[in-house]
Amino acid sequence: NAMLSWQRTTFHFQPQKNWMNDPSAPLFHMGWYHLFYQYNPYSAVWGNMTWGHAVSRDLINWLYLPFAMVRDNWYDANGVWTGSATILPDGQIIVLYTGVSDDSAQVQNLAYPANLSDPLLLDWVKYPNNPVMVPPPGIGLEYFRDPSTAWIGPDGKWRVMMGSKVNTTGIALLYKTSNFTSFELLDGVVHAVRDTGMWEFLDFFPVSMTGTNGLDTCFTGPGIKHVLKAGLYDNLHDYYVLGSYDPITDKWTPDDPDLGVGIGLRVDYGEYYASKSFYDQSKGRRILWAWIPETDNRDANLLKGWASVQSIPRTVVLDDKTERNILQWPVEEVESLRTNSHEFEKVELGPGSLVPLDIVPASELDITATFEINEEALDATVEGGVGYNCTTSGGSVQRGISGPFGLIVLADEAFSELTPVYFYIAKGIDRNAKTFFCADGSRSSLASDVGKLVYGSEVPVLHGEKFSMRLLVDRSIVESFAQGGRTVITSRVYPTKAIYGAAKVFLFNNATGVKVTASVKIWHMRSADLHPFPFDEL
Ligand code: DQQ
Repeated sequence: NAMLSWQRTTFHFQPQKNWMNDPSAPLFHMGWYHLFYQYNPYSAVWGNMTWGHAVSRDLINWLYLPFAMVRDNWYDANGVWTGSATILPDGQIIVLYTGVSDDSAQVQNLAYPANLSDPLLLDWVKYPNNPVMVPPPGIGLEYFRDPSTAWIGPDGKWRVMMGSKVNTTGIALLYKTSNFTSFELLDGVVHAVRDTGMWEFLDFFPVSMTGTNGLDTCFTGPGIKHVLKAGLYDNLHDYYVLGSYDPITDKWTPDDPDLGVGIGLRVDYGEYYASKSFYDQSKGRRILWAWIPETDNRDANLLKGWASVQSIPRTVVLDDKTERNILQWPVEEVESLRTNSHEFEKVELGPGSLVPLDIVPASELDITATFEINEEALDATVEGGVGYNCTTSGGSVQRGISGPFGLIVLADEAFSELTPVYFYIAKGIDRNAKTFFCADGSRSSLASDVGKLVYGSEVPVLHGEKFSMRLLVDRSIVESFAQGGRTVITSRVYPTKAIYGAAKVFLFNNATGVKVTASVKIWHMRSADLHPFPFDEL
């Protein structure tokens, strides 16, 4: 079926077949990036969790390796679940992962490579005395999972963070260890937010306030903030908070006392879950991966024989202009897939205009676009003080004085399918102009049983900045980055007509009161190489 095979992406990582979810333990070792992932060896639905394994020289082209870990002990008989890697100062690689035991308790296990001098880390050893952590008193046996990467404190002991919940309050617990085999739970919680439910795959890392480099998870000193990030099991979204961490007392204080995990910023406002970061010591950067879930149904996945892809890895830094959010940006290596390009300079878009960009094919693209509007028009924007919300709006057909304007991708000639990604400027309740960045999936597919939400949120646009966006379009995925990555939206779409050569790109300005000038550069993208194992030439 051409429609179903169309949905397979061309430059995102995905297994040859079956179900995949969370990335785990990403790490760089002897010239290779390693990605482990939650995988069902038998089917395109979740189950039988096993650690799939793939390696890459450049985070873009991959070799599939044999499974790293399977369910073969009482302490992981019901699943080898998500975990993280820590590289010790002597080069030893430590993995902590959640095992679901034969009686369904979530316990934490230790594993390590059998042979550190193997660049591919093909063989993994599970510590014979696993588990190394079990749910502590007061914590439900099914609410204790996904150990973080560890960092070392001034007392020489390692810290590991665990996600859980008490009643409906999401919590972060901190453990100390000197050997990764016995762990001590610290008193109290690092962070807790009411009514956010179970917190999964906690990720805790420093970001620099003075440079664009990434920082090792163990880094301490002045000029840094910490990011605490978690996924909410109740709504399948990843949230983060910026704050400061005191390595001596292990206290973490959010910058804004009113913000917390689950009630503040989201990592991505689309379909993007179980994100996990790691420090790439080869290029001095922090990289974030995540699972892009399907929004179609189980039967469709069984029919097509696979489910889910991984996001293009992103670098993560603190936004030095706002200091209130992170910036996420596709790793530079993705640009190696760019082939020929097209430029459209200063395209004038009057209110209500639609301009086709003559790009064929337009199904695998990297797009950068900037938009300028005249400031007077912006000042005149009045929206009755009610504010705006991408997700509850009418999408790109809802017209305001100064929005929406942006790009339309994965559209067919007849506009029976289209995915607009756009800015919308509106006055907030406080009567200040706010900019929103949205992706409208409501008309993305003629299929009836797929997700069709309007995604998005506010994006800070500072004085003197143009409106800018970058889109990675890969057949059934659109990853959209606004203002250098302040607000990001991953759209999972299922076009049935806007496929292969029929997919088109447009500029549009559906605002009623502003003229927009757009400049766009579009590159065609080559497919990434995904090689099966075994392979001869390395
Ligand atoms: N997926 C894993 C869990 C994790 C969840 C199981 C998040 O370890 O909490 O497949 O998607």
